[in-house]
Order: sequence, then structure tokens, then C-alpha cells
Amino acid sequence: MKEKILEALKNNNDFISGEKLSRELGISRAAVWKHIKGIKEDGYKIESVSKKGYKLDYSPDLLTYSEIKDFLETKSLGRNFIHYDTIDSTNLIAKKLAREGAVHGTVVLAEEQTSGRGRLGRTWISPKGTGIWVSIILRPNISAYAVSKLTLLGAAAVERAMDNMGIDAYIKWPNDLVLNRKKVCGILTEMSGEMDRVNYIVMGIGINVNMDGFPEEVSNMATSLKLETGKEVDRKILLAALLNYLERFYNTFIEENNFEQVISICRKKSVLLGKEVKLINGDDIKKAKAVDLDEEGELVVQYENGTLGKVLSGEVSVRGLYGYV
Ligand code: BT5
Repeated sequence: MKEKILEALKNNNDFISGEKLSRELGISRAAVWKHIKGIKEDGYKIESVSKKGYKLDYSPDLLTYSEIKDFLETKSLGRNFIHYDTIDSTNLIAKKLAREGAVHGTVVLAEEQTSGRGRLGRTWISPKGTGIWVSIILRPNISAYAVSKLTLLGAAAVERAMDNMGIDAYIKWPNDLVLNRKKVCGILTEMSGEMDRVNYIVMGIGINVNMDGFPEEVSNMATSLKLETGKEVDRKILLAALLNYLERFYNTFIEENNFEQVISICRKKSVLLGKEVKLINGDDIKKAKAVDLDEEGELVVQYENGTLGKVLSGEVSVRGLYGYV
């Protein structure tokens, strides 16, 4: 009901009376007043004048469904949208909801994560109101082998969404986006299923948008869009653009088995191709040259002894990035 009242306020440039709201929504005047109070507590500024009613003066910078839906062009992604002010990790919640049967395209978003997660149990720093901390539940009919392709699909969607906002970010295969040699986005794709059938996928995407600085432990490798561009970036438009691209790329991949555009973006915007890299697999570190990205999204490398190999996913570091000199 709160959503409906907010919607009515947004659709009205002028005052709307409590009586009209109560009549149209079929609730009491007291209930209208209670919901208005709740909306104000969420950070909206609502003018109330006796005999005239209520008027929305200001919407806060929140990534709720009602704030982004005008920019969304998707059919399923984000149409079931769960917003938290603070949560431990959106991936954890999304996995729980997926187990309980949440529909394909469900989005879980938090303004702040208290235990944001990276790969291999690492921490993802997720301060309040300055980033996009989002997890998307996907239910593709693909084999577990193809799942790592989805991370690239996510990276390509983030790259396009940033490009839309005039930001020229690069992709560090397989799960980072880089701006001026520092990490601005990370993707954590988790799955449940068997080898030949996926149950569900949770794609967690963290984008550093408007923070002014980072804790010391990551300050040499992390950056935000604001730090690099010098201005605030509209989180709502960026999130909607991300979901729009993600759905487009996902449908093309799943329905037409076409992965070409994703690969072409990942190749064109790669920070690895042509470079000497270190392939890190726990304690096993191999030096190689990143030669290409094949049509399956695997990184083609040439080892020091000249042999070629393919890497499906994993940890790669490259000189000049994230403090590696
Ligand atoms: C990632 O892991 O890059 C995946 C990050 C995914 C975060 C999203 S946010 C929404 C969803 N919910 C979650 O709980 N997670 C997902 P990885 O490649 O392992 O990189 C992690 C490393 O990046 C850390 O060990 C730090 O060194 C560094 N790091 C931590 N926070 C960062 C930040 N905000 N920006 C840049 N680097 C960061």
C-alpha cells in the first residue's frame, strides 16, 4: 500500500488530498496518514497542507523498485525486486530466496552490506548508499560448464551500462571492471545444480559508485566512479541500464545460443589481452601471455615454454593493475 501511495504522489505534480487517496485506494484516512509517515521516514520529503493534502517535494537517492522502474525496460529482470537498507550479503539472501522458489529475474539489493562477499570467502567492502550491491536470480537451462559464461555476460552488461553514462571502463577477465588501473566493480556468480543441469544462479554484482575513498587495505586497488570522473553518478540510471543490458544479453544467449556480442565486448575492452599475466591457482602460480578470449569465454594463454592453454575461470594478475608492479 505504501508503494501505491508513493506512486500516486509521484504521478501528481500538485497536491493530492488525503480524501482522494483514501477513496481511490480503499483505505481509511488514518491509514493514508500512517503510510505517508512511513514514506517520510524512508527519506522522501512530503509537504502536507490542510484542506489541500499531500505533495511530493523530493525523492531520496534510494535504489528501490519505485525509484528505478521508470528507467527499466526489462520483462523479467528486476520485476520482482527486494530492497534492503542493510543486510549481511545480497548473495546470501538471494540464494535463500532461490532455494525457496523465487522467480527468474528476482533482484535483491541492499544500500549497505555488512558482510559483502567476494570470491573464495573474501570480503567485499559495501558502504551505505554509495554503491550498487545487487544480486540477480537466474534460472537458465544450461550445464554447469556454461555458468562461467554468465560472469562474462554480467561484465559486458556492466561495461555497456557504464558506457551509457559516458564512462569508459575496461574488463579484467573474468569478473572485474577496471577504471584507470583500479577495480571499480566485482562479480560473484554462484550456482546450485548438477553437472548437466543448473538449478539456479545467483549473480552478485558490486559497483563502487559514489564513494570518496576506501579503507587502507584496498585503497591501492579500489576506486569508485566518482573518484575517477570527479562527479556523482546517478545510481538509479546506472542500475536500470545494467539490468536492461543484462536481460538483453542473457536472452540472446539462452534463447538464440548467441554469445558473440558479449565476447566481442569482453575482447575489445580487455585489460589482459596481449599482456604478460600471472595465473594464480592457490599456491600454483604460472606466468603466461594472454593471447585471446575464445568464443566460449575461455582465456587462451601461451605459457613460457611456448605451449598454448585455455583457462576457464580463476585468478589472473597483470602488471600495472591493483598495485602489481
Ligand atoms: C569479487 O571478488 O570481486 C566479487 C565481488 C562481488 C560483490 C557483490 S556485491 C553484491 C553481491 N553480494 C555479495 O555479498 N557479493 C556480491 P574477488 O575477485 O574475490 O575480489 C575481492 C577482493 O577485492 C577483496 O579481497 C579485496 O581485496 C578487494 N575489494 C574488497 N572490496 C572492494 C571494493 N568495494 N572495491 C574494490 N575492491 C574491493
